Amino acid sequence: MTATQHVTDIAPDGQVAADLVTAYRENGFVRVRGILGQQEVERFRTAAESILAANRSDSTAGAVFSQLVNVWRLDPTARELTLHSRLAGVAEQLAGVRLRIWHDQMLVKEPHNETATEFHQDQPYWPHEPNRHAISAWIALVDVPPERGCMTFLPGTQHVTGLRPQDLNEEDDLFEADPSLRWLPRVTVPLRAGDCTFHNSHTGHMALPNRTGLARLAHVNIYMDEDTRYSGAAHVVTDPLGLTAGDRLDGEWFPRP
Ligand SMILES: O=C(O)CCC(=O)C(=O)O
Repeated sequence: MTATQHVTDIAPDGQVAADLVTAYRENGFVRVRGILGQQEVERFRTAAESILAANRSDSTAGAVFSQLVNVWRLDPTARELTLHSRLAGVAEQLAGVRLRIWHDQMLVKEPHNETATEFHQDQPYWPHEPNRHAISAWIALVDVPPERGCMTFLPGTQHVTGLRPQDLNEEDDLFEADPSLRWLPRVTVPLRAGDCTFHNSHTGHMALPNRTGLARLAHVNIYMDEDTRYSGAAHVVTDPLGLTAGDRLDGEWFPRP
């Protein structure tokens, strides 16, 4: 295969093949190649670079990554990517239920950040009443080989629920929370620009350090079950919204794409 060849797992009807759905349900993650076309990647990457340049001071310039949450509210091109019907359609095909946006985020590993995002599950961070199908689409806007910080997953851990939140700065924290996970196989998934991985919010995962001179640019669409309710716990997305525990997370902040 040449460097410029475009491979896609997306059929003309916008869906993926049944074997990818089966893989997602068995493992709690799956790679979908070419979910964005090459022109789309160019446009979304250019927009992401502008958003990052304009908002860097707002980003969490920590060692693990720089994070910008809800970029769809900041920029019309980012909004197109977060609400993209092809991404939402595949997410619903994999999850098997209707979904809405929980939030999006740009996750940037700066050149030579040399720091991993350590193993964790996403769901324990979120103020959700049971939400078993939440799924993240982690979209590569540049090529992300292992040395630029691609993701590694623990297959089958989508069934592990009820753990405390895990510290994504601590290499061992997930395994201290559940020692049975320590010796599971670990699957590392390199992505070309325009590819994405989907992972369930309980699936254990980490991202490798960026050891290259190019920023690792990822845009993540996070979808939750359509009928998810607010648990009352603190979170940066829900804190300003004046919600009461038990409120449905819907309306303008949590659209159906
Ligand atoms: O991109 C990273 O460094 C980590 C991403 C992650 O943990 C996620 O998307 O849930």
